[in-house]
Amino acid sequence: MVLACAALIGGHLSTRANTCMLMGRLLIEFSSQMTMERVQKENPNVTEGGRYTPPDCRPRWKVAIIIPFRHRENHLKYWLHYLHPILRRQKIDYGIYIINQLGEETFNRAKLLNVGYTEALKDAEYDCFIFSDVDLIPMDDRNLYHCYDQPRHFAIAMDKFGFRLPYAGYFGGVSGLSKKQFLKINGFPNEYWGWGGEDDDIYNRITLNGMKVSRPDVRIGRYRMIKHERDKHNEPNPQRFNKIQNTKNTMKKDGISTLTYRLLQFKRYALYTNISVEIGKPPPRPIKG
Ligand SMILES: [Mn+2]
Repeated sequence: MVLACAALIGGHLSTRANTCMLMGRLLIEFSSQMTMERVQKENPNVTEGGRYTPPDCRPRWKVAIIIPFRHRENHLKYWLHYLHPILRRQKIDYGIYIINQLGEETFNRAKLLNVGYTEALKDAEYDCFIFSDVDLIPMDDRNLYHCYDQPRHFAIAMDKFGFRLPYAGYFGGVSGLSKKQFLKINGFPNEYWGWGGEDDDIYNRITLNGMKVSRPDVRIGRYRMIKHERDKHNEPNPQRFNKIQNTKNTMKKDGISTLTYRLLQFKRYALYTNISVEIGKPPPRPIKG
């Protein structure tokens, strides 16, 4: 009989094969040079497309990890270097999907996440989706990357916010929803172009649909963000303050049910699957007369 996978802290507590060998707090740094070749050597058990299944236990969830992406190749190397070993220790059954926005139009994080959900489901029967920025690395492997009874917010204590939640309704950085939870909120908004607001809209969708965000302990949900300049073509969205007031009216007509995009590439690399898409551009702003 294959046992269910279970989390346990400290390998010495048990030698049973179905328990994780977690380490707790981790040292995370970005000063050493990182290469894909090195990450590949470190992770021989990861299969084509960045897939892994624990060999010795039966995981409860099948997890697609979705990363919105554009021009962050260097961050991706660190993310893969740190996350593959963490996820293996956590005995997660997972696949990594990089959703690359082609062209130089305004970036749209939430729409890319909707694309990731759709494309990952075409690839395998996932029932749990974790949405992560490419520059966020968990500092503690007890922050388990699977789904929970309620939508999960993982990145609750980032270094850039002084290891605190910046505000009570913050849902940015790294979050996770089961397929059922995701469909209940009609996925994410497609109409947030540029930086900011889309995570607050998602938080609103969750609470408006009678769910509650679940979070890890603040000592465990710590993250390091790779320092970077502000991206081009991802300027703060000036409409975000108005838009997040209207989630109740917009969520039914803007979401996974209305997603359109053009798939240009679906390619399996050794450590991740790359999905390059065209997602359009923001609508022209109406001229006030
Ligand atoms: Mn960042």
